[in-house]
Amino acid sequence: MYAQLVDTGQKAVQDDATMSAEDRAFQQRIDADVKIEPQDAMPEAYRRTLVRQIQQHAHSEIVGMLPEGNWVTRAPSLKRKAILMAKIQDEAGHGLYLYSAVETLGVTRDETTEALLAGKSKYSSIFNYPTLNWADIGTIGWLVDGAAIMNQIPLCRCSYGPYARAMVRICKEESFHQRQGFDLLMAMCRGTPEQKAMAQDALDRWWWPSLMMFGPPDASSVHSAQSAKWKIKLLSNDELRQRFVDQTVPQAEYLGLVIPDPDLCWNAERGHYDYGAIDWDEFFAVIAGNGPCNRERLETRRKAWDDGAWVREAAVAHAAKVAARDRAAKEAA
Ligand code: FAQ
Repeated sequence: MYAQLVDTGQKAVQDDATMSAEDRAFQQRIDADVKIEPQDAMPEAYRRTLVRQIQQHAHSEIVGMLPEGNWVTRAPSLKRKAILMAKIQDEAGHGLYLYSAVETLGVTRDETTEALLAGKSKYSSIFNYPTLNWADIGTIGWLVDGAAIMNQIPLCRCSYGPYARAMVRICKEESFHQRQGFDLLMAMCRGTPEQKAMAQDALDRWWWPSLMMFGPPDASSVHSAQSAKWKIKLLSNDELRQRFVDQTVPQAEYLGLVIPDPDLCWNAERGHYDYGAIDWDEFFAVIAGNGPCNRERLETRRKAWDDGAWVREAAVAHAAKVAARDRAAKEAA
């Protein structure tokens, strides 16, 4: 059942001429912008692609709480602590919506969690980097939530109904997160020279990993072509990355921070910023499990799952008792 175990062989896009009649009818619905709902017939590869992507997305929201959680006890004021806690709680909520969206595709939440803990299901590379100073919290809001929104706004229009609908609320909340991050950084950039240096240090460390969030270049993106045909992906990895750079450069200028890329410059002909080469070796090392915090993140999730086992077992035992009581009452009546 785990999509990650299955090679859907989607490097090549499914060819209309060789499609089965069912797959062709399905593609026609997609082409006509009809939303696909859980009870609808769908090609198995479409279902598996969605399970893979939504699982990864859900895990990213859940694992994404960990770098931020590191700073709850050290937030510099009660106001900042309350904001940070609210944001982390929102991320938990996003993870839960998305686990539910996976359930509509026939994979239970336990199976999804076990896939993460077994290392079979990925989560976003970005959450394998450490949060070393308080400005990292603002930078995560500004850049990581900013990149997440850029990627997720088009997902509100994706072909699978439950995923598209979940994204609407998630995007609204991420947008608040992005603004709180920018606000935090504005306070630091207008503060002491030491505070501004902390903000610059955070930008230096988070810039390139944020660009990697959009995934590998289009030319080496395994799933993009087929996902685009099924309207799961409406914009390509590189298109979204470019939009993010174009949006973020003026924001960095406003903060008075320098993006750590000597090749970054406006290209009037293209109407976009050119940017330097991304270190894809680093990206592939991180998604293969060898980033700075991969082991620590998975260990934390494993411990949480093990520590919560008694709660899950108690809830199941309680539900069984209630059901047995109801049955007995019905039989007695
Ligand atoms: N990290 O062929 P493609 C957030 C994998 S939410 C890890 O291009 P695809 C909220 C990819 O899975 C952030 N792995 O794949 C928050 C595939 O491996 P597989 C998460 C990555 O699926 C904020 C392989 O590389 N958002 O931040 C990454 O068509 C702050 C080949 O790649 C989503 O998940 C990566 N960055 O496109 C929380 C959005 N990129 O599965 C807390 C939904 C690629 O074959 C604090 N997802 N890979 O083993 C998507 O839009 C897509 O899945 C992409 C990747 C664009 C991420």
